[in-house]
Amino acid sequence: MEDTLLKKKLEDIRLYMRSNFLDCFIVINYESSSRSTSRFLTGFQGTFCIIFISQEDFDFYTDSRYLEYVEYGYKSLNVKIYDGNLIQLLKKLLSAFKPGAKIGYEASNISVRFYKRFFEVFKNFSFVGCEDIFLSLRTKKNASEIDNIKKAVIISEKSYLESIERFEYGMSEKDFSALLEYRMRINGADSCAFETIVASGKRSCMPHGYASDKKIEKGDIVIVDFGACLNGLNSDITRVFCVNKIDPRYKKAYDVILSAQNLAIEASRPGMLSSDLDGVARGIIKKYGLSSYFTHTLGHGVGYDVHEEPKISKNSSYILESGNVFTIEPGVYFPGDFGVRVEDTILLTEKGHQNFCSLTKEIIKL
Ligand SMILES: [Mn+2]
Repeated sequence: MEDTLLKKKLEDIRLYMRSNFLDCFIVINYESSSRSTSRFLTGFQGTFCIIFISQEDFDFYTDSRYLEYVEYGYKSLNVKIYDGNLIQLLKKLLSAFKPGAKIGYEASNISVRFYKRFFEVFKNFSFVGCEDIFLSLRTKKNASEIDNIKKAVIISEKSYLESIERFEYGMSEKDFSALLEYRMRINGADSCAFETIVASGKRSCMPHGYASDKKIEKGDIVIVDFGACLNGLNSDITRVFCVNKIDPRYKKAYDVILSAQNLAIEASRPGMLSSDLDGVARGIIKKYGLSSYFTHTLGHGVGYDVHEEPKISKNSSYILESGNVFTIEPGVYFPGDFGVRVEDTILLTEKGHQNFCSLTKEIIKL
């Protein structure tokens, strides 16, 4: 990561710290607990690091497993090696502060056990959970983040096309997910963004189904929800295909959510309330009498985490701004029968939006 990018992020974080009266902020990436935060701040991809930020200092610690790795890629971070004693390290980092000092941390990334073991022993300080410290920094993507998400979308779309070309009757959901995940890796993904969802036949009525041993059969509708991760940034796409024939009932439901999705994408622009955008899609689905089957939010931010802010939800008061990257993914699910969903990852621009996805949204028949 370029020093200037880190510098800019640190400026914003320090400003937040001043306005929230925090004396310092500590990122604890312990067995991946804050992996996406450390990626976002420094580009470091490892599963362990401690990042300390005060008005004057920035310290980055990792353990000896990453010694060679940081030597090559992260010299500018001036990395220090952690010797395995976290209490001692925290003692050292906090020694400059007076009793009553406020120490910021990400409460959602720390277990109760961790808190008791490592934070509660410092009775003189008050530990303050600051979940929103990175909110505006992470929701407004910079050029290199946008570029990586775009590339992750290209990798996933290419891989999806290659996988449906290689689809064979008799494959199980797991077979197809393995094929797609393999293609994503071959095409340059660092990893999959998440466990690929392949839900066929009746299983498609599970909005977050998983790939099972079920064979994909003739007549089935198949929901495939997939994404690639590149340099820590993710893509998220959903497409459906049918095997051998397209049941008119599937097509009918799909056409409703597709028009809801297209209209919501069309409407997406900065300055809009997130809940209003959700309402655009929900309104169409309601018009067709299917609103009780659209059981989840319209979308979510995508970045260093697959699910992050801003949520595109009827309960969200977030005002969308350019640089936001999020999904638009309406779906309807009929219990015990079938489900359909379509999902694109889009970027808000100054003037409106840009859809990163170009994969056809027609139901493909295989
Ligand atoms: Mn999604």
